[in-house]
Amino acid sequence: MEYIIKNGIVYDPINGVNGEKMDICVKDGKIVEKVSEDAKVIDASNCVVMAGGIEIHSHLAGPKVNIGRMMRPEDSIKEIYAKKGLRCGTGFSIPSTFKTGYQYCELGYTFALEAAMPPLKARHVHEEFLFTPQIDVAALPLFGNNWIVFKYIMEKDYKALAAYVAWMLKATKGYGIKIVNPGGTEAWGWGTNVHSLDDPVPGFDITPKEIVKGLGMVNELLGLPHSIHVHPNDLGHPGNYEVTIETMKLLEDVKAKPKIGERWSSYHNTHIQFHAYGGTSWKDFESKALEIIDYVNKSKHVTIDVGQVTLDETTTMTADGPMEYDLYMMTKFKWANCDVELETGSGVVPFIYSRKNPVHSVQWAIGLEFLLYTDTDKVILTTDHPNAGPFTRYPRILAWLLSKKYREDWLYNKVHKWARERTALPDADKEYDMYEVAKVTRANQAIALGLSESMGHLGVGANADIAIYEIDPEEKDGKKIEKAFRYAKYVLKDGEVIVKDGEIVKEKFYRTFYLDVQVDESLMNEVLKDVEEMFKRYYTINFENYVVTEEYANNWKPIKIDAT
Ligand code: MFN
Ligand code: ZN
Ligand code: ZN
Repeated sequence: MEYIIKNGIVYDPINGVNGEKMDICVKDGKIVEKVSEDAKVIDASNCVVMAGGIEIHSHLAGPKVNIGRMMRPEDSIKEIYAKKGLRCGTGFSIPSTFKTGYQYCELGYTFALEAAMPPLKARHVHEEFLFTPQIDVAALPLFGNNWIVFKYIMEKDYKALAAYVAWMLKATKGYGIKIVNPGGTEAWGWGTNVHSLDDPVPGFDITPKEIVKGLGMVNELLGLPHSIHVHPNDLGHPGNYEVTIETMKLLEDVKAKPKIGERWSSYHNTHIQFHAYGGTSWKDFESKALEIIDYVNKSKHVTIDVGQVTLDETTTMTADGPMEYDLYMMTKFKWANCDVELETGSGVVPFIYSRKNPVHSVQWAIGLEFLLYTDTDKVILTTDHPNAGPFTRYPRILAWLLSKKYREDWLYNKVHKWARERTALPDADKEYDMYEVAKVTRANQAIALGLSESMGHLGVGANADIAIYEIDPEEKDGKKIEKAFRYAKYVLKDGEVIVKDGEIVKEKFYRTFYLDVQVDESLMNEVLKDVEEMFKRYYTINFENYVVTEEYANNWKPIKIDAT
């Protein structure tokens, strides 16, 4: 099938295209130079054309999402999705798998990364991916509280650690190294937490600093497409901004060495909003976003995603078990907390962010400070779905960015005065243009994830994943901006039209990306002996039953990396 998308206004930062009126040609699933006269015409006049959106951090599939779904029937009935020809789905903050796929697709997103896969429960993540249509997917296994990782770091055997990481990525079908509250989730198994980068982890002769640094070095030793993806210690606590900056500094002299792609950063700090807090309690809570932004803007190794609070009732979920316990103690809402033997843990707590609440209003403003003051090559839009709000709020966030008037209506008329008094948001003059929207919603993600050869841009040879929005690039009416980005006029995936006039016209399942990293065979054999020994001694599951097998995906997409 051939298409020509005519007369659209194109925004493609990776290729330096900034608002040019041009035609895009599509053939056999790819973007091509030109097409034949038989090509179908898509009229994109008065529309903005971008590559498909890329989600870099979302909790969309797996055990803790499912705990949230089971725990919160009240969320389930809050939003019902029932459209002709499609599967029904429910849930506002924790949508069912089909609804998740459909709604990313309606937004013009064509790829999503599940941010926290417990290795032992990787099957559950992949099973839910099997029923998540419309988008390519991938998942990051958790490494920051894993006993085998600890063992090799304590022995300073980084080659063995690299081999173990390579094996785990293939065994769990994972896409990179996720670290959540390094050492802290393991400490929580003993009813405690770690509080600084130098705090020893109970039962191990190891510190959070060594965990982050060790995994960061190994990431580049292997040459993985994405950097380490880090949720640092002390999330959500007043005064945490210092440990956030200290953790970034640990990777200052580790150079990005991806074997594929164009990534330049060696450190990705996720949901930075939750890590940018000043004060000593909620009473003297204030933003320290500018301190972090100052460091990020002058550094050459850091990318961040935001975790923008949308001021909704939502469901929080994280591998940071002790943090969720604190949240439960504060709210006294229902809660869940789990241990995943040898590897990680998790907690789930509902949370109601309120516009009237002083603290939540400051959290809202901090996210926008990051989006408005950080170098737009280094910042990525997320809501840490569903932790700071559901991903379906992206269009509203874009409206806050594109229209100062709309943002200030919220800042001065809708939220609590602490947002004006305790953050620098009132001084933010900036308004995004569509070029910057394209950076923070697709281009930056593609580069950070090492996928920019095929995704996140509209150059010849890229996958024909394309979103077309019916909007004037100069539009300042917040409501109109929100509507235009909520339902794309067209979405093409692999060169096929799957959304037309905001409606899904084709349901299809796509790829699950994972890394197939080759390391020296004799080294791998040595490491597997250790791993088998660990399984015998500590795991309740047999080594033979650990690996995620072929039947767990619709369409595996291994990315081969030679790290021998
Ligand atoms: C990430 O996983 C991830 O993380 C993330 O909600 C998450 O309102 C999970 O109850 C949070 N607020 C206060 O205590 C504020 C102080 C209070 C007071 O006691 O004095 N002050 C006021 O109320 C102001 C009153 C005056 C005024 O100005 O109006 C608490 C409360 C809170 C705070 C609660 N904190 C938690 C935030 C952290 C982490 C959420 C989610 C988090 C989820 N990962 O006339 C006048 O002007 C009167 C003035 C008022 C007065 O003085 O009375 C995963 O992967
Ligand atoms: Zn996190
Ligand atoms: Zn998260």
